[in-house]
Amino acid sequence: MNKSQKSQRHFSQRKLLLALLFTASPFFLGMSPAKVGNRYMIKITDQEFRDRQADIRKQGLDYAGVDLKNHFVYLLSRDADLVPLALHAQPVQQIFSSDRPDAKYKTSDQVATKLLGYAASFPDLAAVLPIGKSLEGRDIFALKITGKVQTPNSRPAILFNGMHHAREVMSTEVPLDIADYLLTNYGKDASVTHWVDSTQIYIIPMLNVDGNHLVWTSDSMWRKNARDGVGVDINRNYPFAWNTCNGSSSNRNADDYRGPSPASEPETNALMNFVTQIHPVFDISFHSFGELVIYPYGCGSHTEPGTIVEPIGRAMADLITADDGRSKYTAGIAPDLLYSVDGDDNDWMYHEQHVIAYTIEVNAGSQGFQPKYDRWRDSTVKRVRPAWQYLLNKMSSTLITGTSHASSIRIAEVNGRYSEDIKVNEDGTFHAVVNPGSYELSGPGRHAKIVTVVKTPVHVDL
Ligand code: 0X9
Ligand code: ZN
Repeated sequence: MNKSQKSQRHFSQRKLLLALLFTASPFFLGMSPAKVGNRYMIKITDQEFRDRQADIRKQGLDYAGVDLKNHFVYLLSRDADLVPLALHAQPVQQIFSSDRPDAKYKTSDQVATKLLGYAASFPDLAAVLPIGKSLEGRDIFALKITGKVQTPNSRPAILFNGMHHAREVMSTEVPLDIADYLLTNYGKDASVTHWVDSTQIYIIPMLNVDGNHLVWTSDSMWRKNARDGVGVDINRNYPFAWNTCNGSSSNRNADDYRGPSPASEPETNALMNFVTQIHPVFDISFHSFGELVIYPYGCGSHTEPGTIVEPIGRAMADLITADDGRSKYTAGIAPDLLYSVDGDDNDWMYHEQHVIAYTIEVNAGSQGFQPKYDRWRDSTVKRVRPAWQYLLNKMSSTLITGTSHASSIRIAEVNGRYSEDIKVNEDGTFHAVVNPGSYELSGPGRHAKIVTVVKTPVHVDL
């Protein structure tokens, strides 16, 4: 059989199996799940998802993503999970154990090679930092981009990270594009040159390097890390509000298994240690899919009133064109847009480290986790650019920057509700992006100072 006949047979077998599953499920009822062994992406209406969420979670079904515009929730299931739930499921895709992502997406080695290549080609602008090792001993790397990178500076920091979830391959492409865009446009584009010379930009394209290995070698839909063959969802393992919101699972086999204890995983620790060290003003964690900009809290049904995280999140969502080429992304908190999430990176960063932190879910449900590279990669990374560039512009507009001997200082809006404790960096500097307005800055044993921020950075020595 030649290659094209083989792929045709593959294709028609798939169609047949899908048809059998959804038109003749009694046929499947008679088969043992072990024999079938395959998985299905299905979609149900968001109403049915809300009505049946408790049963769906109990059955351990994997939440894949949402399509808010068309009111669908995507789930990944095995037929054995699906039949007892009797959902009104529409088939989307059958996943075979032999399936692999489009070969143009990256392995962890290819990511490392790319980052080292950037550092070699742009030695004044980029340096590779190892930030920890995965459970299986793979290196996790960050790229640092800033003007005269070899000389330490106290510029405000921003972090972009990708691939908490192994199957979300586009979430690595976006951070790689950020690096590429900044480095290749430096000295040519005035905005890029300004961003690179006035901030420290840290990029971690692939946090879940072990999970990524599993995606390439055994399961294209693998989400978690590689802990004991069952895996822990790194994005449920952070210690803030761990296991407090019905937003994660204690079942080791579930795809949102939170791990045995808070921050039990080396990948979680690598990111936490790095954030504690660099104190970024902003973070974007890239995921897929759903065309969303999500801001804290994922656990708790609110965002604190008067904060800055919400208006900036909304502004970013309005700046990203969706895969339909017309509409924009949707902004909100996870419990409203998706489901409650506990133990994720954004809530920990926001609450414990005072980072203005976002999750951006790229691509529509119709593209799924692994869109065809040639068709979708470039358009996706290009459409996200205005959002991260918006954050870089914010860092040189409504920024309060200064020095203090304290370990943290308080910034409180004069006649307003906003107040925030900001961490002071080891070198005695601090940075905070705020909404325009007047703020009282205070530190232990220091006289408070009042500053007014309009649209350019304000410097304060406390
Ligand atoms: O569930 C998740 O971890 C993220 N969605 S995904 O489908 N990519 O797995 C959403 C996390 C959102 N959390 C907060 N913004 N706090
Ligand atoms: Zn994800």
